[in-house]
Amino acid sequence: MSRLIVVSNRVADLEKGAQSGGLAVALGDALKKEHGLWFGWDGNILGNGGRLATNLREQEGVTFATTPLTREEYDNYYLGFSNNVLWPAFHYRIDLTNFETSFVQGYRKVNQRLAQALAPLVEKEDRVWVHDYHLIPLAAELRARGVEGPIGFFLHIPFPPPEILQTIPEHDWLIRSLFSCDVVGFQTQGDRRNFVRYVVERAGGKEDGEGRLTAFGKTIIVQSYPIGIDAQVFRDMATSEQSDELIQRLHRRSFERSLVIGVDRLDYTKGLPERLKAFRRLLELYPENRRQATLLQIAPPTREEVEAYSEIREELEGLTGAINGAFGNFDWTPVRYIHRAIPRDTLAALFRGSQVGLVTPLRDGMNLVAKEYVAAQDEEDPGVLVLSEFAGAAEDLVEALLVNPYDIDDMAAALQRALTMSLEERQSRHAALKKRVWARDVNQWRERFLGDLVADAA
Ligand code: GDG
Repeated sequence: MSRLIVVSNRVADLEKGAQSGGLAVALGDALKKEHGLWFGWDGNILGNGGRLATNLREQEGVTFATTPLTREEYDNYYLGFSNNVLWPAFHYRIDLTNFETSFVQGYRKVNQRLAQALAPLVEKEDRVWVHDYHLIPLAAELRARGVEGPIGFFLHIPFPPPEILQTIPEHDWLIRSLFSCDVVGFQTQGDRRNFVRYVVERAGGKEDGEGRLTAFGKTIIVQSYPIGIDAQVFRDMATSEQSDELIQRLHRRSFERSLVIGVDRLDYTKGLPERLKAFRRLLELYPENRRQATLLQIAPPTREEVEAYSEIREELEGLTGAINGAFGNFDWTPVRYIHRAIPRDTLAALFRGSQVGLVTPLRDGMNLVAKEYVAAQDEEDPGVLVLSEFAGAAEDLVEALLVNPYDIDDMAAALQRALTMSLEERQSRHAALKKRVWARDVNQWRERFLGDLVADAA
């Protein structure tokens, strides 16, 4: 029987269930149905004297095959090439890239080691689904080790235009490696176009007009598969009794003030300093919002070992302090900033209890927070989504108030518009957005991708 094998940098914990978020649950469900296998890093760094073995464990019918990384692998493959080269460059931030030969060497070696460990576990009929930028060369390494069945790759982050991609010295190798897959998927049509442009313009590739691309002696499916959320599950979380209590408590404490919410990993791609500046501008240009509107920004830490991340943290703390110092009062704090992760059901309640969802990344593959905010709203009295035009989600969620996150005045004006929007307009925008979020949920995303992977192999 054909099994599904999911490969990702980090392997999720099925026991955490709904708390782990839509993606882990959606992939976990597919794996459970098919008694599949999930392969990847276990999140540990090997201590001195430890052994680099693959650990196999079973949970709810799913086999988990995980391995730790050595300190050197972690530094070069994970922090180095993945997060100091690919992450910034693919988010158009070549100013933040840091090319060191040891990084790409480590990246290549880890992909080889993972392929070496995985190949013997792959049976002839299995479908392998590789996720994200850490594992771009994995398919080629699996092929080199005799894996012949269908392999798909999905990129969760943006794919940059060729002019940017070319700044990565190993761009040719990276793109050529992807042609070992049968299906390569992107979040948006824009990302897909960038990839096709690179392959056609720089590798003499040919497109057939039906989603197939031929280059390097191989024809593959190249499509956009916009990822979604488990909309109904998220909505149920937002409308539970517990959630109702939390929302009431929130409203009592904030004395009927308007709440603007932002939720993002503390990452320089998320546009957090610009967002705080826009909130400040709102208070300056539209003083009626003083003592009336509060920005609640939740920004849990990530990748703190990377320098750019500690810089953004300091900048954010400085901006928050300056706004609160200049505008705050004994009974009103304009910006509430939480630098910790909070439980997923609390997030769902906070989304429902907020009048504005402020999602303004400078660049984002999709952005699931935008979809979660929509799913959590009360249809009778919905909040307004203010969304960056540079988030993948903006390609679909066109009834949001779309803003340019580099334009502080534009964002302040959109915030003011959101805070003063009539009930009728809020309802009609929300109804349209809700339809879109439900139509393209995470299950549909998974089925479309896997459908193409099977059809292509048939
Ligand atoms: C990458 C791409 C793409 C955030 N803070 C907390 C928390 N979260 C949850 C959110 C949401 C998820 O994390 C973040 O997803 P995003 O899509 O917004 O962003 P990335 O983490 O950058 O994800 C992105 C995604 O992959 C999927 O393909 O959309 O573009 O960059 O679900 O709610 N969850 C909890 N506590 C928090 O404090 N529990």
